[in-house]
Amino acid sequence: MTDSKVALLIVDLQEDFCPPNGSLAVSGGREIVPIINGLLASPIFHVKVATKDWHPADHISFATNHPEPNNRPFESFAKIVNPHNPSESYETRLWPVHCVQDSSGANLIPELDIARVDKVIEKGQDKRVEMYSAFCSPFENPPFARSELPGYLKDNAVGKVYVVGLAMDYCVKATAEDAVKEGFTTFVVEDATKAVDPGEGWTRSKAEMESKGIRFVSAEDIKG
Ligand code: VGL
Ligand code: ZN
Repeated sequence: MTDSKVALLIVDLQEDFCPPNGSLAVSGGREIVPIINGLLASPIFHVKVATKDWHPADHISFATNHPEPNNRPFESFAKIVNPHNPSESYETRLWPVHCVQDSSGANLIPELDIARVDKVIEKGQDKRVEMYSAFCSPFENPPFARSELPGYLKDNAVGKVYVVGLAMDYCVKATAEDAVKEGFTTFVVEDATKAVDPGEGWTRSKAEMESKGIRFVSAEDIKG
């Protein structure tokens, strides 16, 4: 029988991604919480998961961990090499220090109705690789740095996922794209996410996600 349960995936709703004090604050990041709390209260979700970006202090994505002149947050890029397959590599954007394990910036924001969340899953612990997706590192050969998420969804017979949270053009996008790869029917709730780049980044990311079969809905469309 095909898996038929429905999951809500709340991506990285953490202090460092939210105004006013987050080191990598996404504009409007806090405004989506009432909508997400509404979804958490909806009977249509069997499984509700919140993810946390959870980096060691020496993580490769922090601009400060790279030498001049390639150490400007938001502007510089670094090459990330697959530690298990050095012929595979790609360039990735560097960020301010954010979501360091056990720091206050890594906390889920307190407005989130955490009592309704079944499971919190951490990601991005391997200092050698960037990991926007809540499923695993982007390297497929071999796939590694897998989080608990794929196993948890499988154990709970999930077939369909709705992705919300931060940021639409980075971790929400990568998580939704991996969900499709893992065989889930995948939706993004458009009014329950915000982009780092709300202009061009939003438009391009939405088009790319739609081209991969991800559907965009509004919270109103899915209230049970
Ligand atoms: C994210 C940049 C760096 C995200 C995480 O959650 O979208 N963005 N780390
Ligand atoms: Zn990060």
